[in-house]
Amino acid sequence: GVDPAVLKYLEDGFKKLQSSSTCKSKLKKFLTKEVFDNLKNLKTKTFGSTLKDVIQSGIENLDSGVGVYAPDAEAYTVFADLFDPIIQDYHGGFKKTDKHPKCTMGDPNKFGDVDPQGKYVVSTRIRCGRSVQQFPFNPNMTQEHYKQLEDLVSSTLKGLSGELKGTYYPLTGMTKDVQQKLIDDHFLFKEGDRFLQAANACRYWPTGRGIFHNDNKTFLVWIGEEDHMRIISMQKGGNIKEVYARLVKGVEEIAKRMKFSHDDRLGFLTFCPTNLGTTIRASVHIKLPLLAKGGHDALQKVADKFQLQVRGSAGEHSEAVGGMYDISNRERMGLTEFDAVSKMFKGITELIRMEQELE
Ligand code: CIR
Repeated sequence: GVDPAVLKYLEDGFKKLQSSSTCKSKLKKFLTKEVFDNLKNLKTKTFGSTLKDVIQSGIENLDSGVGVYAPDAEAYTVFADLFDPIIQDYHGGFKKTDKHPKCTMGDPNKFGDVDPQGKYVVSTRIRCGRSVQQFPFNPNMTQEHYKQLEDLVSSTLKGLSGELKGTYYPLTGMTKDVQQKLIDDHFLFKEGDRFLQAANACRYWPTGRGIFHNDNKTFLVWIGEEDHMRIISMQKGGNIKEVYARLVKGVEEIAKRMKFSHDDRLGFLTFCPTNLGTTIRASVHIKLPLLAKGGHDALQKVADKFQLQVRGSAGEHSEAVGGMYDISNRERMGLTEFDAVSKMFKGITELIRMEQELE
C-alpha cells in the first residue's frame, strides 16, 4: 500500500487545491474527488511511484498552468484518470481512445520565411524532446544514471558532421559568467526551475547536465534537463524552412545511434504531458506591438484562434521584455510533426497580417 505520510500529503494537497481561489491549473480542474479517491492508493509497478510524485509540482506551485509530471512511463497508464483529461484539454481534444500518428517529419521545403521583410520576427526556434530508452525519467534516475546519460549522448553527438558538428559543454565546471551568457542568449536552460524542482527533476544538479552546440549555435542539444534530451534548431529571423530542415536532419542522425522511448498511443514519451506525441515546439520571438497593446492576455486571446501559446520573451513563466513575445504551437499530440510546425507557420503568418492591418 501507499505510505501513510504520502496519503497525508495527498489529502492535505487535495484540500489546498480545492480551497485556492487563484489556482487555475489543469490539475485542479481535473483532479475531482472521484478521480482523487480512485488514484490516491495506486503505485506504479516498476518504480513504486505514487500520485504524490505526479501532482506535487502543482500542489507546491499553485500558479502552474498544468501541474503534473509523469515520474515514470508507466504513470501515464496507472494514473490515466488524471492524465487523460489533462492531455485531452491541452492537446486540442486528443481523446483517451485516440492514437498518436506515427512520426512524420515531412518536407521542410514546404515552408518558407514567415517574415520576409524581417520586421516582426527576431528569431525562430524549433525543438523536440526525446527520452533515451534505457533510462528512467528524472525522479527515478540515480546519480550514476545521469553520468551514463551524459556519456552516451555526448559521445553520440561527437559523431555528427557538417553543419551539425559541435562541442559538448558540461554544466559541471562551467563558470557562472559563461552559463549566464548562454541563458541570456536563449541557448541554455535556466537553473532552479521551481516547477521541475518540486517534481524531483533537479537532483544531483549539475551532474550529467550540459549543452552541446555547433559552432554557429544554430543546432543545440540539452542533456539531462526536463527530458533526457532536448534537440533544438534556431537562428535569427523567420526562416522556418531552414530551421526545421536542420532539426529534422539532427534528429535523424541521433536516431540512427540510439533508441528513444516511444508509446504506441502517446507517441514519444516525455516527462511532462504537454510535450508528448510529436514533442515539437515551434516558436518565434516576435514583436506585435499593436496586437499586444493590452498586454499578454490580450495577445493570447488572438493567438487562441490559431491554437498558439504566448509566453514572455525569456521563456516559460517569464515577462515580455521590450514588447517581445515567444509564440509557439500549443498542441503536440494527434497531429504529425509536419502539421505541428505548419500550425505555427500559418498562425504566425495570420498574426503578422492582423498586426499590419492595425498599422
Ligand atoms: C506548469 O504546469 O506550469 C509547469 N509544470 C509547466 C507545464 C508545461 N508548460 C506549458 O504548458 N506552458
